[in-house]
Amino acid sequence: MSLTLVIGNRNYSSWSLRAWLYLRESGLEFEEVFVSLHTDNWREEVAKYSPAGRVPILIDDGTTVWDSTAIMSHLLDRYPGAVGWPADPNERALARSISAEMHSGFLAIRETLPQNIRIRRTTTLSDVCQTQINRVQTIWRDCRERCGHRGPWLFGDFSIADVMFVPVALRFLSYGIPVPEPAAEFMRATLALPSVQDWVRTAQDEGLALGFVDNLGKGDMILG
Ligand SMILES: N[C@@H](CCC(=O)N[C@@H](CS)C(=O)NCC(=O)O)C(=O)O
Repeated sequence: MSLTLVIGNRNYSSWSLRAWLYLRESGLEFEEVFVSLHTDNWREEVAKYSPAGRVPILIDDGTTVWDSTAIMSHLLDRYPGAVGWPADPNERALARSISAEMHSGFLAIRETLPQNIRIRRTTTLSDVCQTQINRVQTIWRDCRERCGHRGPWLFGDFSIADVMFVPVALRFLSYGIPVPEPAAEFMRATLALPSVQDWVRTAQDEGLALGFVDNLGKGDMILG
């Protein structure tokens, strides 16, 4: 088995984080290739790995897979011990639905609260963005109320649904979005996960700033 994951900047690339976290939490060994976003040769560099021109990209023994959801489906097919879906059919349906909702939606959150792990600042929220934030928090609350007795994640045990929402928790932290209980349990589980802490630490040391004002110094505590 030889797995290579092509990712963008840890500080900015939420889709890279999802694929990377999936591999890490699945216990799969992989090599990492870094292609820096928003540089002059980005398109040329990423095109060496995928025709779609976006990260993340997985290369599995010569087979190339792109898009975070395709990468997770592929790995789950090929490596049965990989992170999967909840066992209960109703919870499975719900987990699939909220994961698809995340993958295809929440555009105002993505635009207004772009992933930038190093910053701590507030920003003005449009009604649309606030509605989407409320929707995310309702999802987390409902899942925690239903499955919280079984473990710290949305469906108790860690699943693909958690992978999809981890970067949203990091955005809420960056932009000081208040998260009421019990939805906040998901924030705490995310920030306590060693692989997330590992990603966040590396994001702090990355150079590129993309014109955002990163306002966390290197020595500042980031994990709250
Ligand atoms: N639907 C894709 C989204 C991938 C994506 O938009 N990746 C961003 C980085 S987080 C990217 O490569 N952006 C560069 C570009 O669009 O040129 C997925 O789930 O992987």
